[in-house]
Amino acid sequence: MDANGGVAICFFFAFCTRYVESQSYFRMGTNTNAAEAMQFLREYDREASGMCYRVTMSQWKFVTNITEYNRRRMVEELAISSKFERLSWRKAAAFDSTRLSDHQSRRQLAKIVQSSRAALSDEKFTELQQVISEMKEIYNTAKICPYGQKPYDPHIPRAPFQGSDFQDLPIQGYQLANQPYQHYQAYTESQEYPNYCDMQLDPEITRILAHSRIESELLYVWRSFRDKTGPKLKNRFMRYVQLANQAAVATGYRDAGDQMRSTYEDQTFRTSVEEIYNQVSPLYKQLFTYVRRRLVQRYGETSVRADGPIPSHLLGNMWAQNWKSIMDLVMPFPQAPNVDVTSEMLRQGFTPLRMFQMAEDFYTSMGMKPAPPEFWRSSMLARPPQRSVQCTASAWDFCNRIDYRIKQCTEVTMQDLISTHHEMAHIQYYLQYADQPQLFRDGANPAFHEAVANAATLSVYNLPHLQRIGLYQNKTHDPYEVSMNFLMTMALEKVAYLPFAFMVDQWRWSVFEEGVQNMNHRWWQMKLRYQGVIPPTPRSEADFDPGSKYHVISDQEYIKYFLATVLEFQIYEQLCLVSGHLGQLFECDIYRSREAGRLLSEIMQPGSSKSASDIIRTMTRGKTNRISPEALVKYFRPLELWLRVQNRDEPLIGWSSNYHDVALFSQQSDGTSNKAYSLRLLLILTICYNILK
Ligand code: X8Z
Ligand code: ZN
Repeated sequence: MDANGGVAICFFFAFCTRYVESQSYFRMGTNTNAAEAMQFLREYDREASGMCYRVTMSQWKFVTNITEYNRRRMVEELAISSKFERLSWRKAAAFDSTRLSDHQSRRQLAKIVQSSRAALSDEKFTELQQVISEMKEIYNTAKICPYGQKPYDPHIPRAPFQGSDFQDLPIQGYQLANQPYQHYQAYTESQEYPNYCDMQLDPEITRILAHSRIESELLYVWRSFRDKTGPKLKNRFMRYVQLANQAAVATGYRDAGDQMRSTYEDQTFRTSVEEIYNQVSPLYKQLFTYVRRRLVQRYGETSVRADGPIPSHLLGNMWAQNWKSIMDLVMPFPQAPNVDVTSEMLRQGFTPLRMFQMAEDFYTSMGMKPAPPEFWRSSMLARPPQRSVQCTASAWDFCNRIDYRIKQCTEVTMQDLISTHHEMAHIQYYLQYADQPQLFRDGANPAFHEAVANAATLSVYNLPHLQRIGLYQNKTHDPYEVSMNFLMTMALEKVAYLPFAFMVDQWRWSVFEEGVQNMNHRWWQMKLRYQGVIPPTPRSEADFDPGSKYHVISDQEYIKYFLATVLEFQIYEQLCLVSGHLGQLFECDIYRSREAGRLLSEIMQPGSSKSASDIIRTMTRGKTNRISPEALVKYFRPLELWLRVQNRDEPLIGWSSNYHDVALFSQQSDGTSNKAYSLRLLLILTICYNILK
């Protein structure tokens, strides 16, 4: 759930890494016997459900009780499932599904064939899996030393302790900007951090980036994590690109990016996504400009140029993808509160169980399904004592139409209350499409599950809703100021995220398409172009900064998060519309609306048996069949107006980059610039030409 959660491991059969696909320009066999195809699909459905159950169970056992034995069992099950995938792929690929009259059979066959890498030889298929698993291992075991223990660079002076230099925010809340800072040390030097080199991305490094306000400490962790991952990953990633491309070509695609995009069933997918990006970009630039000014105020013009890009270590997150942790620096009205009902929840004696019951009530109040008894019996709703577990929140479908679970180390906080509603939305989705065949038990496209879950939470983290459930009351503060603070929090999470979520796969697709040369340079080119961020320190091709993002090296497509963030507002707006909501979109609460429940069920029930465009058409009552950012822009409109006023004297809305910005990432691995490298190459070629002549 947490957009910060870089090491989130999305297991294969838990939500969120299932492969969905369906397009029809890949290679097909010659068998056109409809009865045989139906028979194969019936058997497949039974066997795949059984296989899915076994793998999911072994994964569940491992993540809720991390032992070497459970890990081995899981690996064994995955190997069996992989064999089954290859076998099924061969059988499915023998049919010419384009000639089958039954649309649903055609669609199911396409789903088996299209996203798979099973067209590779046995050796290469195994090698590809191996290389991905090695990359994950490198990533998940990366550790760095605490800041200050071994100075990264003797030229970077150790930050002196200053009263206002450091602010340790409570993990799940915000400290008001005008309150005195409580800590006077670099984050790393607080007692929590032992003096040896075992700081991992989650939680230590993530926390430092979120809470430290000492630039050199931020730079240290930003750079160290990349040093511990990138160089080890680079060659493996290059091999991964080669093998994934070979698999794609053997399946009938141009390259692996083409194969990944085919799941969206949109022939003009790249243009569609780019159009969406262009429509949200003005809002992002307003937010960016305002945030930059506040950062200039905090860190000074030597660190942040007034009209330039922002150094990416100052935005509270390893990838500058979610800026909510710097809310204290950018709060529109520091004298008004930032809505956080955690203390009220504690005062009222909330427990994790009560939070889940409340989330269940949210959906049943709209006439949707209750969670089955198995859910309450088998879920892990709080961190269990005395055993090691993997705490990232996730919702699980055990593929037998009975067993659904959530794994969440719930704490009594507002953030976890939101997360609880989010995960319960995934469960609701599973329940709604339970009657579909296994291959259709998924979102309409890869963005749908997250979009639907987040659409529901927009109605939960929302002032009228929190008031309605007795957790919030505002008697003393200006409602406009409270609303602007609220919208700023949301914008730091959703709007700030969009260019990042957009650029990751732009980069990945370019690597699949154009090759692996200058990969790091191209990464930063895109980061600068779309996000307006630069590295805080020079980068070269010896670095591999895309490798700092888990989804890149673990072979998980990312554009779905971009689309999901846009789609969630579109879904939310439609739910609000049918519920009869009047007034500002950001204040809509669909709790207890039977009409909203009906529409949500209509969106969920078909699973992926229908295309996303069909579902969107139904959802919008025929108005459109495309993902549109209009609702997102509408939601943030009051904040955008406020931002425009704040930015009225700014010389530039957005950023302009200069030679120095670009030079930061234009180094070859030996330290020379690209230009020098090109000149050298030209010289060598000229000499060769002269010799040969
Ligand atoms: O990876 C995730 C989830 C698992 S599907 C934790 N997210 C993206 C990320 O961390 O980059 C959620 C938001 C975006
Ligand atoms: Zn989710």
